[in-house]
Amino acid sequence: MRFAYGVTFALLLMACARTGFGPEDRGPLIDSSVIDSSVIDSSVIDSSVIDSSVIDSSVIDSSTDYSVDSAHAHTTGNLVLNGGCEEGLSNWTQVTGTNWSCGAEVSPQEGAHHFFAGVDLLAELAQVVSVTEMATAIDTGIQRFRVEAFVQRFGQDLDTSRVVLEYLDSTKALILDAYDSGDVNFAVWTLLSDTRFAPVGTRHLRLRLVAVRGSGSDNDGYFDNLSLTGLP
Ligand SMILES: [Ca+2]
Ligand SMILES: [Ca+2]
Repeated sequence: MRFAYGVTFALLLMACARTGFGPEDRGPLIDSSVIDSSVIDSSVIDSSVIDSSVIDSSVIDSSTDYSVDSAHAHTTGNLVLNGGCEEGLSNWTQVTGTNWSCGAEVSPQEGAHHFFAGVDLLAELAQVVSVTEMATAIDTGIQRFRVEAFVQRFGQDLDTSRVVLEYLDSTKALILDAYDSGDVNFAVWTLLSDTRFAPVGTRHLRLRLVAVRGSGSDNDGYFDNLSLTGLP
């Protein structure tokens, strides 16, 4: 057996020598030419994925003072006070009409009351919210706000509800941008909403509820459960 193995090994060495396969030939097996370089070639790596242009440098701008977290967009709770008319008309101003109240002409969308304009042909209620504390994020162009409002009419009345959110400058005199639902009329509570980036310079948000009487003696463009939140 020992002899037989010896002969077999010898034949194997000869075969390897004839075919050129031997210890000195193992190099090419791991030679770089054997490795498909295209697989790991840098051109194959999608540089756009980590391209610096993809990284929002404004967020990590070295000039940002992270100690005060000022250039980060803020996520906030509801910035509207008394947004469901559960505390009378506190925090709201009757801009047009003098008959606003917290009514229950229909089942409220939230709580026990909804905003009710009363009898005026045109009525407007408004609340101004300061967002000065988010000025740095706003002026960096990364601060969004979302407004939500539920509206409904009475019965088959043609009365309308309209929600407007104005982005105001520091003087509150200049409207930099605005969401405007237009006059709408829904038989059931319907959510109106809008999300957008606050324009540079925004310091106040003015939420306006506008109701127009289209039929009957009451102005039945109702509102309830209003919210305004900051978003990244
Ligand atoms: Ca309510
Ligand atoms: Ca009416």
